[in-house]
Amino acid sequence: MVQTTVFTSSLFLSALFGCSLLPLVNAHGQILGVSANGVYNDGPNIYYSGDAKNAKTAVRTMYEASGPSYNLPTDFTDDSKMACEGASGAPVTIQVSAGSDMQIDWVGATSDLLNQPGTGDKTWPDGEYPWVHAMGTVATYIASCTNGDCTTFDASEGSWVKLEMDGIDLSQSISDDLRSTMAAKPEEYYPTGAGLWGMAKFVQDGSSWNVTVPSGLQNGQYIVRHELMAVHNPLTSSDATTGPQVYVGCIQVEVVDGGDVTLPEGTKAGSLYAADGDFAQYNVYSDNGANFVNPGPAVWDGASSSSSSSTSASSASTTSTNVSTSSSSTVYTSSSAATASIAAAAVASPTTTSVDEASNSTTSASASASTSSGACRRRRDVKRMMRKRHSSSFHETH
Ligand SMILES: *[C@@H]1O[C@H](CO)[C@@H](O)[C@H](O)[C@H]1NC(C)=O
Ligand SMILES: *[C@@H]1O[C@H](CO)[C@@H](O)[C@H](O)[C@H]1NC(C)=O
Ligand SMILES: *[C@@H]1O[C@H](CO)[C@@H](O)[C@H](O)[C@H]1NC(C)=O
Ligand SMILES: [Cu+2]
Repeated sequence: MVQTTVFTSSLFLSALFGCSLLPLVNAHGQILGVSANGVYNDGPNIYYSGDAKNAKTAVRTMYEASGPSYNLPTDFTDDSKMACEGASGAPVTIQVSAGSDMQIDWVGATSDLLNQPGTGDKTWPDGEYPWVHAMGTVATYIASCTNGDCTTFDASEGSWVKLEMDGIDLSQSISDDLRSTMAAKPEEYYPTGAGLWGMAKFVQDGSSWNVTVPSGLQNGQYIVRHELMAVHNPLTSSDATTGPQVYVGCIQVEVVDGGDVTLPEGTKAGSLYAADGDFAQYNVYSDNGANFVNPGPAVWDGASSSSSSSTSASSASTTSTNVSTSSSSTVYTSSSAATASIAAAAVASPTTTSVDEASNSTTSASASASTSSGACRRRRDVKRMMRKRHSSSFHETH
């Protein structure tokens, strides 16, 4: 009987925490809701499409509950996956005033960090949990819904302009509380010394992030693309299920009280990050945070409008480029109309901002196969790898 009991309880545990569980484990998290102009809008329930809140949400369903919950380097060149599965709009578009903050709350899919020190003072309702990863970037992009209606806009056509990216700030450190929490689960925090990842800041703030809508932005419909890129499972050449995990959330907004600034030409979602670039290959454990460079296009200053759309700019946006190197973290700051249009042109054509970042679109898809096994396989892989990498015991991975 003892044996039976043990067997039963381990079955029970594996049902609770194991890989055979529901889509919950695969999902790792999603946008919980968004506050804009004092109104809170609930994100969708990705596990039950019949939930009434799904009929009132401005947040696009990020991924099928049964599918992979995040994009890996093999997905980086996919305009649709990198933009919330492109075509499927949310039913609602919410208003936000130019110059105001939007608060974007995320929710984790598992209880690993629930009520753990360092995860913010938020009280989580039943069934909702903090975000579970603390190493990686937080970024926000915006694209115009060029058809004038975000509820039907195909986001894979979006021309994404980067509003911000928090990579690692070496002048700050993770809180002692969150470091201790992460040492237990789901993965130990690196760097071991100073270095605050945007994602750690986000977890410390209760899995919440504020982004300011540029104050001069022209009224109209836009998608705000909020992105968490977790780096805890470095790419290994032999395994296509490894690499940074890119979680993308898309919020449909109507900017009101705006100015006369139009977005510069941006970047197609599938051209933001190179599938074989420095970011895709970044190893947080060997680098210990020291040489991380924010990947992707330059941050827009929020002020320099695009000049009357030139044809070269629009064709440049469809070029797949490995921009994830060096100088892409330049911030354009313009002080005059002349430099503004130069900056706009530079943003419009990331390929030309640094010539040494040679165009290379032939990367990606080769390893498209084995994505089916999903998150659980990744969890096992990272566990195995980490055991190899560190002799110290490695606990839960995610
Ligand atoms: C976001 O802004 C709101 C409203 O000002 C504030 O209450 C909240 O603390 C901010 N959140 C973060 C993470 O800074
Ligand atoms: C960009 O592509 C070039 C040419 O293939 C390659 O040498 C370089 O390593 C790539 N860099 C990144 C960051 O992808
Ligand atoms: C792109 O990468 C492939 C494979 O690494 C390489 O053979 C090719 O020369 C690169 N192309 C450019 C334009 O850098
Ligand atoms: Cu995860």
